[in-house]
Amino acid sequence: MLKDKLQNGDCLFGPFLNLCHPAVMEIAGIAGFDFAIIDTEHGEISADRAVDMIRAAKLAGISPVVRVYGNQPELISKALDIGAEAVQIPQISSRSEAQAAVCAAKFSPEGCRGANRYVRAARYSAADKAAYFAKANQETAVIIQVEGKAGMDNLAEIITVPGIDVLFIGPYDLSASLGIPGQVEHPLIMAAMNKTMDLAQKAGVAIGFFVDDARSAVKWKKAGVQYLSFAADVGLLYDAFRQNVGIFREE
Ligand code: 3PY
Ligand code: MG
Repeated sequence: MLKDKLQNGDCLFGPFLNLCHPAVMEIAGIAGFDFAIIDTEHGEISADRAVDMIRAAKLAGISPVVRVYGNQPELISKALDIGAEAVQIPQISSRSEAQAAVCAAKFSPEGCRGANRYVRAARYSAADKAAYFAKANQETAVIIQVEGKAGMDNLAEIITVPGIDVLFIGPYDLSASLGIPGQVEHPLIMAAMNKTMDLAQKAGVAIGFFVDDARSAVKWKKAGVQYLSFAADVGLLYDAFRQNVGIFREE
C-alpha cells in the first residue's frame, strides 16, 4: 500500500493518468512506477471509469491514487469506496479546508466519511464489519494539494492538521496564482518549495511535488521529497510519438 511505503520513508514516483483506459494503468505498473494518479480534476475520467483502472492497478502491482476535482466529501468518499489507496485533493488554501478534506477521508471517530460497506473497498461486504472502518482509516492516504498564494501563506497552519500523509505542492497552479503562469522553475516557486520542505520536515509530514521531467524528479528525490508526480500519460505518449516521427523524418 502507498501509505506503508511513505511510512517506510520510500521515495515514490508516478504519473498522472488522463486517459481513461485500464491498459494505461497496467502499462504504468509494468513499467515500474510506484503509483499513478487517476486525474478526475483535469482528465476526462469519471468515477465509473476510474474503478476499472483501480482494478487494473491492483493486478499490475501499482498504487492507484485518485485526484478528485474539488474538496467535496462525496467525491473523496467515492474515490476511497471504489478502492483508491490514496485520495489527492486540489486547491487547499486554509487549515479549515484541510481539516474538511481529512474529515471526509476518515471514518468516525477520526473523521466524518460516509459509512457504507457494500463497496469495492470493503470487498462488497465480504470484509469484516467492525474491522473494515478502522482498517480503512489506517491504510488509505490523504494527499493535500497546496497550490495557491493563500495556501502558501497559511502553510504553517495547514501542515499541522492531523491525518495529512502528503503535503503536495502544485507548481502550475501556484505559478498562476503568483502571476507567473507556467514558470515552474521561477525563484518564487523554488522559494515556496524550500519553505514547504522546512515546515514539512519539522512537522514530520511527507512532501509531494509535480515535475515535468524525470531529471527534476531525481533532483527532488535527493532533496528528500517522497512523492514525485511525474508528467501525464498524454504528454509522455506525445513525446514518444514526436521523437519517433522526428527520427523517421530525418532519414
Ligand atoms: C499543479 O501543478 O497545479 C498541479 O496540480 C500538478 O499537476
Ligand atoms: Mg493544480
